[in-house]
Parts: sequence; structure tokens; C-alpha cells
Amino acid sequence: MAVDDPARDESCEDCLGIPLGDAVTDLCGVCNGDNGCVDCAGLPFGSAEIDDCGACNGSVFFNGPHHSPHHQFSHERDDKNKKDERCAKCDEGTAFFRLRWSKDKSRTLVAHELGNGQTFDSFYGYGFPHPLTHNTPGGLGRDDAHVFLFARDPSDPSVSLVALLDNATSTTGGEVVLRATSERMSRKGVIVLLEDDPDDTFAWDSNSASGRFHWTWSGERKGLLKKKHGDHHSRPNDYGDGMVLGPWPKHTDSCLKLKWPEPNDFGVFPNPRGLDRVVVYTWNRARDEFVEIELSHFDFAWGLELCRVCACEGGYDACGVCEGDGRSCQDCSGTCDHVY
Ligand SMILES: [Ca+2]
Ligand SMILES: [Ca+2]
Repeated sequence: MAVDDPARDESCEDCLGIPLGDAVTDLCGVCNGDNGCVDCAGLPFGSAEIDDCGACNGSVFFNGPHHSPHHQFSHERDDKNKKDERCAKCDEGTAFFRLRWSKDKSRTLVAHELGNGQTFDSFYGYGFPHPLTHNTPGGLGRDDAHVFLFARDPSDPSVSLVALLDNATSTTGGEVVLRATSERMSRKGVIVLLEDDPDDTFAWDSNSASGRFHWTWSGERKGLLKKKHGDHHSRPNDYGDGMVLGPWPKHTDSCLKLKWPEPNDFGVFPNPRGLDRVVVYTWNRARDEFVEIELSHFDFAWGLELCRVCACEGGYDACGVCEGDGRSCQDCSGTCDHVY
């Protein structure tokens, strides 16, 4: 650890208890260790193995959300049929995406794994408990933000893009036009799997894998909900919007480009209205938690590009975040409790 690290506690001892010593905890939590728990994809306690095709299979996922980080997969590899099947599907089931938000800014995202029995619908939680909006586990919507994340349903397996507008309890509304174009995604069966709300515009053509989306949401319309019971003319507050788009094609370099165009057919100006930022989550597989990607110098006019890739090419940081920068990750005790 650098002595000029501003986050450093002056009284900090190293992991051997030596004041200002230089012993550090390795990626496996072992003081002065040799990172012996790191798998072939670079993830501490990861389950990636060299597969039958000779590649490090970073697509092998943990077995549900409540695994122990020490859990190890063990595949029976002596069955020839299974082996042939795996080799034919070497790239299937991978859930890594290259996020690009300017010519020279990109990161690799890891898709969130849905839990046992969870579906994209139940993950999105449309309409309950907050009506007309998303109700994701833990509340992934953010005030005045357009949120994107990938989720993978291991039962298919399939991966879809989840978009969330605003916080599910935000008091402010907004209006957004989003334009989507794609490469290598046409006629692959990509559809809008969930519409929030059905009366917003989801003009998506799966043949060309392109489209336009137009959302309006009210936020809190003061007074409406305070009207008497039985007032059927008032619609509940619409706190947020969004959609699920998928399933994503399994081949690499299937790319979706998203823009917030001005001008646009819907007369929305500025576009977006009521939003001032984009939030993208990646998934920390080692710790089973979402990590927000910091999109420095994001520009709505340039937009976002999301392309499927096969692995976390830049490797995982010490906290298990794919291509995380590890900033303030390892504090004096060597734990990873202070990521972002
Ligand atoms: Ca709406
Ligand atoms: Ca809505």
C-alpha cells in the first residue's frame, strides 16, 4: 500500500501486525499469501476452469445467489457425449458485455445471476408494491437516472437487458426517447419481454433489432392519492418506467447501440427530461452484489454501446469486480468493504 494513499490510516498496521509494515493480504484473504485461490479467469475463489476446449471457461457461474465463495464446481468430464456438447457450446451461456460510452471509454460488465426460481418478470417486480413501476430487489432504480444492467436466467440460460427509469419512489417525473440500433442481432428473436408501462411506446422490430422507446412517468402527483377511496378516475402515481429486452444472442459481438436523440419524433426536448445521468451496474460474482460503474464524461448524445464478449478480458480486481480499478478496495485490514 502506498504511504501517500490519502485513505491510509496513520496508525495502520500491516496484516502481520507490524506498524507500517509491507505485508499485504493477497486476493484470497491470506496475509503474505500467493493468490493460490485465484481461478484461471483471475477471480478469487472463482469457479472458472480450463474446459474441454482448452479455454478458461469464465462462463461457469456460481450455483445460485447463496453459494459459499469457497464452493467449487466439479463437473463430471468423463462422459464423451457431454464433452462433445460442451465443446460445441463453448461460447454459450457467457454473460459478459463490453460497455462503451465514448470512443475511448469502456468497461466489461458481468451479468447478474437470477436466483433459484426467479424470472425476469419477478426480478423486475412490475407494479408491486409500488404501482406502475419497477420494484427490483434492493431498489436498483436511482433518482433521475436511466439505469441499465444485464441479468442472466441460469435455467434457460438466457441474458436480457434491464432498463430502469428513475427511482421507484421518486417524486419527480420525466419523459425519455431512447433510440436503439444493433449489429448482429437482427432476426435473433430479441423482443421486449416486459413493458413498463404498456401504454408507453415500445416500437421495437426484432427483424432489424432496432427501435424507439418513449416513456413518460409522472412522479408523485400531489393530492391524487389523497382522494377518497373509490375514486376510479385517478391513476396511481407512476414513479418510474423501464423495460426488459432480450434474450440477447449468444454469439459474441452482438451489439446494441443506445442513444437519446434530439430532435426526435416525440418532441421531447431536452431529451431526456427529468433525468440527468445514466447508471450502469456490473455484478460482483465473488460477493454477490451489484457495483455501479462510474461513467466519467458520459454524453447522452453519444450514448452507450453494449456488446457481448466472452470473458472479463482485463481480469478481476482484488474485490472481484471485473475490470474494477480497485480504488480504495483494500483498506488497512485488507478487506473489500469500501468499494465505491
Ligand atoms: Ca409510463
Ligand atoms: Ca411506469
